[in-house]
Amino acid sequence: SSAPAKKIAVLGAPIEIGASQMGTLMGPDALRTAGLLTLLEGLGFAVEDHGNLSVKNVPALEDTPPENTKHYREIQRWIHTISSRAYELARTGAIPIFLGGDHSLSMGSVNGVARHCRETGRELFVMWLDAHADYNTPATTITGNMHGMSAAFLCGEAGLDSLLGREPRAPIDSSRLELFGTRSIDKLEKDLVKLRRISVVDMRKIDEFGVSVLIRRVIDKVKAVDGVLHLSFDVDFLDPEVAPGVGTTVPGGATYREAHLIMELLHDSGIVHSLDIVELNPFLDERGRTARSVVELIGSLFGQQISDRPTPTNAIPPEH
Ligand code: 5AB
Ligand code: MN
Ligand code: MN
Ligand code: MN
Repeated sequence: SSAPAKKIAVLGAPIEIGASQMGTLMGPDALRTAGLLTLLEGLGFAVEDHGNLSVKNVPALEDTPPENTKHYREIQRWIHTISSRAYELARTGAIPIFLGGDHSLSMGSVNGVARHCRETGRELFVMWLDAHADYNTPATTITGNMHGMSAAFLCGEAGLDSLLGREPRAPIDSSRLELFGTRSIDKLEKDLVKLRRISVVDMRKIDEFGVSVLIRRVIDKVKAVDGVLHLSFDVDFLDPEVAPGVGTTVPGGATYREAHLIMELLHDSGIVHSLDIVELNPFLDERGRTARSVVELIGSLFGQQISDRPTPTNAIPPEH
């Protein structure tokens, strides 16, 4: 008999108030509509869909919200709830996939996964595929939007300390954060990223050296200590031509093939144990094509080979 199928646990976190443009709450359902679950099952995984989280009945905590943090109170309810669900899902041995939702959800998903890693004694690295660094704090932000603060929170930066309520905090060392695809950082945010000596693979480096060399460097770093990798995939990492369905497009992003190659190399490495897909905004999409592209990329991350993909119907010439 064959080995039991590897498990994947899918959890939707329809949160949109971390961003200024509403609509990411439709992200989880758009990804399902684009065929995410059947694709993963087709690749041989045992997929369990845990539906979409709701914080409707989660009581609000009563600390004083920090300044410059829009919708802090409500985001706090999301973050501690997501963190505790992420911890539970990681403990089942499944690969959790968190469907956003805006990028503030990662403050919960990564914290929960990091709690689990701390218990297993394996070092957690976080790869932040994103046009942005998301390394603002309440002291540096110019917008107050909390989806721009998640990476800083996860590295233990001050200013958002009560966000998790009673949920244990498991900060990651800033030397374990890998910013990748960066092309938009605010001034004070950049100063902080430099001060912490965070590894930044910006688009200029990608142009100059190519994604393959740069991704292998990350993989080698993780493997050197037998670590595991959480991939936090902000859809605005992709070039707006490839992925128009996001609220914070920045020109000069990754091409279709660069993005697939990253996923293919990460798949082969076997180090990815958890994943966020964030910032997809179906309200801004064009006939579902961003959602579809993102699902294809997830396919590559989980073993879909380029030579196994069906020929698109629009590439079949009409019969005469
Ligand atoms: B995203 C900006 N730096 O802090 C800010 O989409 C943009 O999760 C943040 O990467 C973008 O508001 C957050 C201007
Ligand atoms: Mn694990
Ligand atoms: Mn982001
Ligand atoms: Mn972004």
